[in-house]
Amino acid sequence: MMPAGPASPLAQLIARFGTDLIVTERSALEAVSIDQHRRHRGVPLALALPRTVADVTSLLAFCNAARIGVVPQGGNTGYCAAATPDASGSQLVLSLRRLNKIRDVDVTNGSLIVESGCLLADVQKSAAAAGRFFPLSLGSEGSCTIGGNLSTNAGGLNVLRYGMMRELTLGLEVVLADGRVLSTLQALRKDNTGYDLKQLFVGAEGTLGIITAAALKLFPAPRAAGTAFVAVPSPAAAVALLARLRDGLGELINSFELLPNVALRLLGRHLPALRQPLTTDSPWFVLCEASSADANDPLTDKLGRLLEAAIDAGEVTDAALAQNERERREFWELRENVPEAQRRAGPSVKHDVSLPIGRIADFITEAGTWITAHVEGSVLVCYGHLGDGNLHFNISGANESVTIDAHADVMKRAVHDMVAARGGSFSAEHGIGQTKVGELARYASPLELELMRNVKKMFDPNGIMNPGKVLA
Ligand code: 2HG
Ligand code: ZN
Repeated sequence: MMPAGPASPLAQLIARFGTDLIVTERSALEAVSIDQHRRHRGVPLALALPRTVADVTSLLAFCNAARIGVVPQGGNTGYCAAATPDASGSQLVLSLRRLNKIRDVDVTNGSLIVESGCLLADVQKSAAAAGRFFPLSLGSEGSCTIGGNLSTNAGGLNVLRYGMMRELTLGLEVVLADGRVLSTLQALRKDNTGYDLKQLFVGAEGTLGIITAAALKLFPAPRAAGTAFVAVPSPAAAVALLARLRDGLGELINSFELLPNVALRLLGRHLPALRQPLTTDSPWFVLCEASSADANDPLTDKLGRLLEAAIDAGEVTDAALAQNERERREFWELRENVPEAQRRAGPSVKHDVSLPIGRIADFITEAGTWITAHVEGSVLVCYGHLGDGNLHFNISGANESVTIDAHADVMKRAVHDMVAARGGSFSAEHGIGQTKVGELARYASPLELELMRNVKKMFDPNGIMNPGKVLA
């Protein structure tokens, strides 16, 4: 009788972990096989749904020994297909959606400990229930998970004041590729004991280990806000206004977002139910906000006075101040829906760039002129977190007959070269994933790449952690 051949990796996984943890149903796999922009489709071996950190440990130890690639996936809302498996059918997608406990809320220490599968919105709610504030805020907060936010070092709408996910992290619990657990969940604000290992995992997009829990910072709850929707004549005027508001309001400014006229027109056309606060025909707009823990802080008045001075200085042509929480929400809904309005307008080519703030205005002029001259039928929708020097320099087609994707490579090269020439970054907040691996190889220095490869080799010598992402 012939000896039985070795069982397939999938059969071994099921034999070891059972079908509760290793899911193979078509419908479950379909949802995790494709990225949110529906541009990258993979074929997963199976979907792993661990229930405990010990499950993650055993799964990784097993996959490391069997050389099975593991692709961690949070809410699958990322922009660079970092959580999508390749087409080989050999990679295991691992979701921590069952690890979704809030382990601790410590108001005295100003911290909370949460598991990676928690939705960002639930972390915000836990902070609010304790009378505190967790400031990470993104359009996808109802579906993205904190593990994904950590792994991509998410940014969003409040970075100007509170920083990106990196700055909000006090400690992590991480399962390494070989199954060992590294824990720094003590939630200390000061801890100068050697290298800050946790920071290597923030923004590593699951290529170094699996983050299972995090200790995060809490802040005083904002109880008063001043929010304005402002017409500005140019990006240079917006930059001058930013300096004026920072000077006048200091660290109370939490957001300063730039919007072009075309974004408001797209919103008007595709999401007409959203009320627009200004009817002024202006080429650019700014949505800015300051907030304070002091409920009696007259921030709307202060912001109003600063905006009057800005009108006198020619930096602002018109302004609407939110008079209540409903209006404030309306202003923010407009901003948060710009990506959706652009999506409804058809395919677009996105660039997520950052520059020193003093070079932004000149970049928008040069890159905008280049796009108009070289891509017929294109519409530039350049908006974003001006206060952080971060622009979403996105290009749509003027109508359905323009296939904007056909120009993606040539636009990407021109835009990223113009960014690099000004000392900027080709990926400000959306990461590398699989879509920008070539860009990292091109724009990072040889020394940076060598060091990153060495870090990868040290944590993941068998290359099982999210293979093909970040580094080629
Ligand atoms: C935002 O700022 C997001 O709204 C999405 O980062 C940006 O869709 C985009 O390009
Ligand atoms: Zn953004």
